[in-house]
Amino acid sequence: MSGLNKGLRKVEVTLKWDPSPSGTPANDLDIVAATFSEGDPYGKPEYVVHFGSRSPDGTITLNRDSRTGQGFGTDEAMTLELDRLSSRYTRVVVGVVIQQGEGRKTFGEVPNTAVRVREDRTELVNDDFVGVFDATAATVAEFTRGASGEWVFRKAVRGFDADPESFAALMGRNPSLPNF
Ligand SMILES: [Ca+2]
Repeated sequence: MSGLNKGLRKVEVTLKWDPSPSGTPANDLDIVAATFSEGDPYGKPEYVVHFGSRSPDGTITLNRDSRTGQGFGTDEAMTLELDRLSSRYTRVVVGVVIQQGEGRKTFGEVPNTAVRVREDRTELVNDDFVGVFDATAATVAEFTRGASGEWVFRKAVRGFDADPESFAALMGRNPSLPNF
């Protein structure tokens, strides 16, 4: 790898949403990250990180998990130490998914949902999901390796009609293909 082109090193993803009114079921949103290898960059993830699931090498960590959105400020937070990822991983996709209970729950039904992706003070993504209001899950950001192995960022807010398990399997899908 080139020592000249540093690319992205460490990225933080934060998510917040308003809690449900009292007496109504809680809304549980989750940050999800999926890693892909060179052999299948748009296919099956090598591993997926979300609540209760850690990356095998400790490079991607969910620091905070919420099941309700209660509290001020950030409800969920994930750190991705991209510069520590093994060179065999060539693509990482980050998304947000709504846990589905009874019926179908979309971003439009969860008030004041917002996701931010930052590297230090540089904001890469700040999105309110308005563009994917009818989706139940969405990718947010994509990181791929450049020619010298450096990590390159691309904003990738795309809606999916999927529950958490199927979203994890689908979120690596090639962005140039039509949305679900
Ligand atoms: Ca959650």
